[in-house]
Amino acid sequence: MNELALAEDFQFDAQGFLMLRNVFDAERCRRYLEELERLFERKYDDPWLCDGVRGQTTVQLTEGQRRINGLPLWTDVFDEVISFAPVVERLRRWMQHPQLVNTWAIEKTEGTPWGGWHRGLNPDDYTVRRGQIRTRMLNCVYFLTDNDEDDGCLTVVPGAHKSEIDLPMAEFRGRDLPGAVRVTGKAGDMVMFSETLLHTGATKSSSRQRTNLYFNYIDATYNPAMRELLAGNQGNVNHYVFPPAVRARFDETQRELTEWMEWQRTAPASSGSQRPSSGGLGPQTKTRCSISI
Ligand SMILES: O=C(O)CCC(=O)C(=O)O
Repeated sequence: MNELALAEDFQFDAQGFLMLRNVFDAERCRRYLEELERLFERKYDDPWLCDGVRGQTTVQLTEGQRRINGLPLWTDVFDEVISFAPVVERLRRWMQHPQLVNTWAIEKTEGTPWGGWHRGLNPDDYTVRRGQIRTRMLNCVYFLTDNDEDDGCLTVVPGAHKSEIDLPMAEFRGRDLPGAVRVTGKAGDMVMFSETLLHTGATKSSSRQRTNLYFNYIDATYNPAMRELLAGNQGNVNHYVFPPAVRARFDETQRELTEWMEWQRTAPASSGSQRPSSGGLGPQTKTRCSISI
């Protein structure tokens, strides 16, 4: 391993995250922001969420904040982000077999409240054996605008991807955990973090708009559908799985990084009685193929 990669491995393992500066130029940020604006303004009927399947809607509006899920379902503009070379190289170093799961964007304006401390996985889903880092979920956050301290920026506790000390989390609602730091940066910067890291979005007090893209990868040994089913949010999988028509436009790396979706294909809803064989995923996978992109 070269010296730079070794230094990065050390830092990622020590902190649970790594910043990469200046990965997108101003023109790319502008183009992505413009596309997000178009997507936020569009209407989505979310047909699969109407039959009682619990999960995220495509656009989620909360106080001061807009979030949109499943980006490649609605546009091809962000396809290139899936296989963004500097990130893919690190994904392959820190994950056994990375696969894209959810993609989303969050736009915050003044008044967006504190997000609440969370982690996507428990610390035992992060390991280092014989110098080899393995995290079973890794989130890649691309800053399309500046993320300053008062911009509701990502906030983490460096090193807490390994922490097994249980704090009374209810007491830390709306305030920093011990050792918390703001992850700040300029438009075009990005951060990769293990989802075992404790993190949140801070309160947004500035009047600037803050917009980030989130591309979250899981290890192929991890079953996202069962994860959501067990959490009672089985509808979320509808934003994870891209139908064949979407993957058909992908390049080889993008197809590799979404390979698991190949096995989520079902008959079109219009064929009536055909149901997927994947148990609890029935209702949403049935409707999944009825969306027109
Ligand atoms: O950037 C932020 O606001 C934090 C977002 C976050 O924690 C999440 O989407 O899981």
